[in-house]
Order: sequence, then C-alpha cells, then structure tokens
Amino acid sequence: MKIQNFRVVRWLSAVAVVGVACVPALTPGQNFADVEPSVQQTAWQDLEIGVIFHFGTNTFLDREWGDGTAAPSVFNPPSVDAEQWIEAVKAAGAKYVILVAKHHDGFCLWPSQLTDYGVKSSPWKDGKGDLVREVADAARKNGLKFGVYLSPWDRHDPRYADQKAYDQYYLGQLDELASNYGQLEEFWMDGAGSGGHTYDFDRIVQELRMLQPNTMVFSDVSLYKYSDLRWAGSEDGRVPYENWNVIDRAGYLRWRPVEADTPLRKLHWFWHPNDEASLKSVDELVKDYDESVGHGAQLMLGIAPDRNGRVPDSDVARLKEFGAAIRARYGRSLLDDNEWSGEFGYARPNENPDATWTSPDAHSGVMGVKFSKPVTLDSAMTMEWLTDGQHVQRYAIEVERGGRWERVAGGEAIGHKKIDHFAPVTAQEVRLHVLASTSAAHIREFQLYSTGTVQ
Ligand code: FUL
Repeated sequence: MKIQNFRVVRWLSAVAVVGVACVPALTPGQNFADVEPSVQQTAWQDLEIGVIFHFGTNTFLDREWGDGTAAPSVFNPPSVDAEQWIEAVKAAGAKYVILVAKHHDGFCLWPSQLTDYGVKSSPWKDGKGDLVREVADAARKNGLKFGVYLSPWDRHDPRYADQKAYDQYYLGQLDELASNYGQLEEFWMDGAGSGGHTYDFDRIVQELRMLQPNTMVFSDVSLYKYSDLRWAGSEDGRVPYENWNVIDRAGYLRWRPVEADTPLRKLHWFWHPNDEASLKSVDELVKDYDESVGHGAQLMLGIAPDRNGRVPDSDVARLKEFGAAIRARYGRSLLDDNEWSGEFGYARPNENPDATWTSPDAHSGVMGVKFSKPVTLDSAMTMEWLTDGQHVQRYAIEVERGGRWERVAGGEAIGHKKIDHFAPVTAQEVRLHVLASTSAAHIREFQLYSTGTVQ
C-alpha cells in the first residue's frame, strides 16, 4: 500500500543509528511546500491527455443513465474495433485510456463470474466477447496506458439493496478487473448516484492497493479520502487558475493533481443518434487544453463509440484536427527554430524530465534567453520539476525593450505546466523571472512560441 506525504521525523534516523529499539513514528507533513508527489503521480502528470470510453446498453437506447432494466440482447454491435478507438484518440495526443467497464446500469463489459448481466448474456460475439480485454490490448499495443471505471452505483444488481452483500459483489468485480487485465494506470471511483448508500470503501481501496499498488485512484469530492488525484469539480474540461497540487480535503495535506473530464460531444458521455451538432469545435478543444494542461491539470476527453462499435467518422476527424492544432501551436518552439544563447539547453521533458534549471538564490531567480535576432512571440510554456514539491509562488515572463524589462505575462502557480498567452511582442531577450518560491525553484522547461492566434 502506498503511504504518501508522510515525513519521518529527522532525529529518528539518528536514534536508529545508535541502536535504540523503537518503531519510528510517522508525522504528517503540515506545510504545503513540504508535501511531495509519489513517483506514480509525477509519471501520471506527464501523460497530460487521457480519454474515457462510454459504451454499453445506453449506446443502443439513447440514454445517458440506464436504469438497469435494459435487456442484454440490446447490446449487439456488429463491428467493434478497439484498434480503431485507440488510433482515433492517439491522433488527439491521448496517452492513456479509461474504459467504463460498468456504468450505473450495472451492465458489465467483461465476462464477470459474479453476474450474468453483461456481455456474456448478449448476442455480441455469441456471449463470448470481453471488451475490457480488447481495449486493454489495443491500448497497450499502441503504447497507451489503460485503466477502468467501475461504477459503485449499480441500478441493476439486486444485491445493491443489501450493503454488505453489495460490498462483497463490488469487491469481487474489482478483484476480477484488478487481477486479470494487467497494470491499471488509473481506477475511477465515482460517487454519482450513490446518495443514501454506504460502501465499505476502506476495505475496497485496501484491496485495490494490494492488487494494484501503482494504480492512481481517481475520485470525486465525496471520496477524496482515498484519491491520488481529484476531480476538477465540473465536466467542462477546464480548471480555474491558479491550480495547486497540494490541497487539504480530508483533514490532511496531500498531493492531489487534477483531472478535468469533459465529453467530446457536449454533455453526452454516451453516443446518441443525430448528435453531431454537439461535437466540440477545435477552438473549444484548444481552449480546454490551454485551461487544463496549460493550467497544470490533466485533460480527459469522453469518447462515445456508436452502435456499430466504432468511433464515428465525425469524432475521428475532430480528434485528429485537435491533435494537429495542438502540434501546430506547441509542437515546435521559437527555441527550436532560432539561434539563441542563454541558460537553457535542457532536453524536452519526454526525453529527460529530470534535467532542470535550479535558481541559485533560495527564493527567487532569473533565467533568460537571447536570440541572435529579434523574434515575435505571443505565448510561453513553463514547467516546474515537481519531484521535490511545488515551490514557485509568483513569476513573470519579461522581455527586454529599450534597456528595460517589461512584464508580458505571469501569475502565481506554475506546477506541471503553465501556458501563458499575451499580445504579440517583438524582442531579442526574454526571461522567466521567479519572483517568489518557497525554496530554490526547479524549472524543467521554458519555451516560447509565436502561435499567431493571440490578438
Ligand atoms: C459521471 C457519471 O454519472 C456520468 O454518466 C459519466 O460516466 C461521468 C464520466 O461521470 O459521474
């Protein structure tokens, strides 16, 4: 089991050295800046974009929340193609996928031994299909991480009326998913619809941690006690700035990065007929990206395969356009395409996330770049190296004009990533000015862009 954000009182190691027999006590870190992420959390934050697939009886019945009465016979997609799903989301830049293995209607997309209500009673593949397996395999084959959503709220199973019996059932289903489908990157626990029902989540999460010690537990507000990452509080795919990784939500401080989920088709997680008009536009998706990833959060797009079992062409095209738009804006920076000198020279994060610039002063610092000739820029991207915690508390992006440094952007938190847009400005020297930091600032990447999209 992962126990995070606890610091051993320093003198205890000295006590241990002199051989005093005592069990070291753990004291919770009480300062925000002292709380550090787990290695799994920083690795997860590097993924930046994920998707969640909703597909089930609702897809065939034009519903968002099934009431648990749908006959398994309605689930009969003629041409499920998990590879096509994964290719579609990969084009958008997704690095991980979550499959809703069981939504609130209780219908299971894997052949659970604990209920007949699921694919095994459907005509799909004569009841021999296993969609969890197909999506997990396709994701991993294409280099994407895989995780599941297992709805606690179950509107079909009669055991739901008996809390103890249902806990046992949910635990059994969790065992199946956590034992048979390899490493789960993320496990979605969703409190939706559960008002009035009590679950033994202490036991459930303990079991999950035992079987999947590296999985990231997502939860909404009601289950924060257990979460390694947190819900953004809306389904907009946007996170208000500033966004800090350490928050107090269950009486103690913990590193809890944010996942901002939003359906690609506005308000619809499941596929509905004649619904193309609700597809988010490329501009809306880019804004989602800028206000989630660009605010140091994760963007999770909801994708809804249709009744054929494929991501519709319109959605495939939109995902591709979105991926292309992000690459066009941020794929190459002014540092890639111009000569410059200065305190840079780190690899890009995916090449070496641990190459950082550290401010020589304890609480502030300046790093800059001088181009060989003036450039026009309208955006900056800054990443903090978070392994030691989130330290920067105020910063500015400044350009040199007429012998003076002018602020063009800035703010408080940087965190995993901060994207700043500003009116186009032409300058030869640009710097990141860390104005306040709880200890030495660690900057992992600083890039400048001319996106041409900022007025
Ligand atoms: C919510 C659910 O109620 C929605 O149907 C959807 O699955 C969304 C991702 O989470 O809580």
